Amino acid sequence: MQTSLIILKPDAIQRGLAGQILQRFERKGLRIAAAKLMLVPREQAEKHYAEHHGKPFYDGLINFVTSSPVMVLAIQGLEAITVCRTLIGATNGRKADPGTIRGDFGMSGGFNLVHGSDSEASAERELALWFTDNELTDTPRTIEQWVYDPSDL
Ligand code: DAT
Ligand code: MG
Repeated sequence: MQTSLIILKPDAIQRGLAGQILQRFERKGLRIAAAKLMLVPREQAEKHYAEHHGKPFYDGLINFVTSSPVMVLAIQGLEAITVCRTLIGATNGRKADPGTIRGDFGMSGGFNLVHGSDSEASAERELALWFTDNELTDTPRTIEQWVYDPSDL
């Protein structure tokens, strides 16, 4: 099992797309392990996007993600990190495949609706940055037995 750190960015919340985007993860069979709505402190955004510090889009990115509330989620499932990235699609909404979140809802490279961890190392770092241990739930869902073939597990 993996857990991915997902952020529904300010454009997703402002456009009223949080429910539809969250449904993409839910209907896939992934479990919501944690969720919260928050206005992101600048320092938190800078830590989250530290790898992009110094890039031309960095200042705009930090301004954007701190401009209005976001919904932060921990999304869990088998190979959840890759599965979430596939659901999210390519960075630029104009280039993202139809059927992906960015491909279906977005027209921008910067305002691209959703963040998803890109590796196990990133997920571990990001989950620790956004959630405390006691915010991450682990209550099993009875439906799991109909999501996964027992030979998967
Ligand atoms: P992703 O979110 O697909 O992992 P990334 O890690 O390369 O993309 O970049 C982080 C965010 O920075 C991205 O979601 C939106 C913004 N960004 C990246 N490249 C950009 C660009 N060329 N112009 C504007 N914003 C960009
Ligand atoms: Mg990234």
